[in-house]
Amino acid sequence: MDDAGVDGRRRDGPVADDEAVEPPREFSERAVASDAGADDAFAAEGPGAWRRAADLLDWEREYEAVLDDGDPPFYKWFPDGRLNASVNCVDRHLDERRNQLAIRWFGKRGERRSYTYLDLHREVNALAAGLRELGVEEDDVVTLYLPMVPELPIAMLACARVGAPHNVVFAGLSAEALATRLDAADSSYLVTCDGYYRREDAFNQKSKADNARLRADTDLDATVVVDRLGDALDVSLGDDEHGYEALVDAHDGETVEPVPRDATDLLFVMYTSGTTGRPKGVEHATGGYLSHVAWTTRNVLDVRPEDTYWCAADIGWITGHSYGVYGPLSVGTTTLLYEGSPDYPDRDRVWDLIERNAVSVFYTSPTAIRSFMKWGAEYPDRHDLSSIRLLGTVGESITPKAWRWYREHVGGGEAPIVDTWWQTETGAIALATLPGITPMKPGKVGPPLPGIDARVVDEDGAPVDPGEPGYLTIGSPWPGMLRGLREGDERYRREYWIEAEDGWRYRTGDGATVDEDGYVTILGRVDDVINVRAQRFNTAELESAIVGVGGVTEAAVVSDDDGEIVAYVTTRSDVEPDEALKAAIGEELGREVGDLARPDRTVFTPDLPKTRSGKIMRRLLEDIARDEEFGNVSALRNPEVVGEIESSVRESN
Ligand code: 6R9
Repeated sequence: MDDAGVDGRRRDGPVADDEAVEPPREFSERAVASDAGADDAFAAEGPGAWRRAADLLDWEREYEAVLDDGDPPFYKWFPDGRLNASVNCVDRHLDERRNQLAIRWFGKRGERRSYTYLDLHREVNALAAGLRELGVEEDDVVTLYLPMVPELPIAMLACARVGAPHNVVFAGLSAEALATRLDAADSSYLVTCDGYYRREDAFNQKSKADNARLRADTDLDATVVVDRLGDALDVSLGDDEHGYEALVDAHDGETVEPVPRDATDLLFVMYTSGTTGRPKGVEHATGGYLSHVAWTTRNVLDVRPEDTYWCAADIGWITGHSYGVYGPLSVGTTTLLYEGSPDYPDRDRVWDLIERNAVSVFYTSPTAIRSFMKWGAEYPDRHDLSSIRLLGTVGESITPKAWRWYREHVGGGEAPIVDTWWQTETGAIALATLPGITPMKPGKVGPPLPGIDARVVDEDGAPVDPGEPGYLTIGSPWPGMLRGLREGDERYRREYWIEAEDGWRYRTGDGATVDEDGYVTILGRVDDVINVRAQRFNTAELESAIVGVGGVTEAAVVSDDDGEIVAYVTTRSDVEPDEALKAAIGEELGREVGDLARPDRTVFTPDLPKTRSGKIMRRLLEDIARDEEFGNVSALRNPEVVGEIESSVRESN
């Protein structure tokens, strides 16, 4: 299936004990999902059971069928249905809760801004009218290159209102990465900002955007620039560049008729790392995506309108799209948006925000939880976190130890934790416990959600025995699934689907095991993708940037067990592998990919371990970085380098 293969090694060490933790009774009694028979209903009704998800939305025209699976693997969810995502996230809440907070924003400098649903409606409409004035029409792709400011979700919703798919590019990515994404998405409209604060410093985002514009082949018809920094940074605007504030002011009070979209029409594209160097443009369709996201926000994250809910992920990634914006706003809750880092101005920041806003549902990543643990329990312990009633985690495996710490120090020892597995491509949560129903097993994500046909299979597609490693696949379509890739049907089919005897099966790219109770444990990626800082990077993309540095001959990038990036680098014999070269490598990655991609450790070695066919043994390098046992290396072409690499790693620690 994949030549990288799977092995039985867990990413995070063994699950200490398999003891299932029952959902607290008090939680179960009030949980949104309280029907233990949901699985049976989904099994009995087939795809039709997903009507439950679609029924959480307002449709402009009812769909006729739930699923059209006539041309696999090109599935159409809720065909013939029409809806508008901004209506579902904003307008339809006005009757009942126009004065309820929709977005509560905290800026890096302690600033605050709040938007009620009525405020949100007004600004989304004004911006939608502004975008129209600038020429944006239905199906034009609008690229959004913004940090965590309220203008980002507002721009997403304004795009959705006029039927223009958005293409959000994480603000920390480089000019080069933005240029690639503008071209790949064929996008001639950009919304960005003057800059933003990185800790103390005002950082110029506009100059990165200008730089991208010079590099991109696509001409921009119009750029909208949010003034985030005020007097701290002055940027001058060209003829086709418009200040966001002036644009919104000029259209204040206007309403824009929402464009009804076919359920299968594109809501957004999101670029993510795939198995080759270039990022893939994952396309999400309006109806299926929004249904699945709304359903899981309610049933897995248990979010209701009266909650104050905080998903700490950046909106520049899929988690922020689905559970920072579309999920919470579609169910009509208050979503907290935080611009800063968790330890600025101090390590109390996250806990202070939870306390002062009485956050009831908190969703973050194991990477963040590991940092919290490192900083110490005294920070959460000195805050009143009693408002928390549910915790979530996503992005990578959580160790039982981190799971217990999270529950103890953030969840008051009581709150259920949902360990949610999903991907950019799945659009929404696919595996997780239902918090009021299913017992939790620390370190295991849990069983597939009702209606998700996830199976762990071997090379031949046969289910593996409990405890045996295999490939995580999904046997039948689900509503949040990508509708395709920007790169075309062929690439989509090749990248994700296998035609098996019993039908088409989606490959997730993850290795996994499953236990007797059907709980899945994720072993990590089986392809050349690494998960670090809760993001996905393609190893080839990082390695080719490193090899671009003068004097470097080869590079291999892996992640260690702290989720950090370790780069193994070989140099030309006449080049001194020194600190200056390390710095140059960091700079180059920052420039080519983004600062998040800078290695935490750079290890110079005389050679990289290679198979006889010349492939770099990344798995072995990963084991060495993680200080884990590794097997026999005699199959290598150059087994003698292993000892040298081990000592270089030790020196670099
Ligand atoms: C939502 C998101 C997807 C990859 C996925 C897997 C890893 C996500 C996980 C998890 C273990 C979990 N992953 N959730 N691994 N336990 N609960 O993260 O999307 O950025 O596309 O990454 O993340 O390896 O394949 P994305």
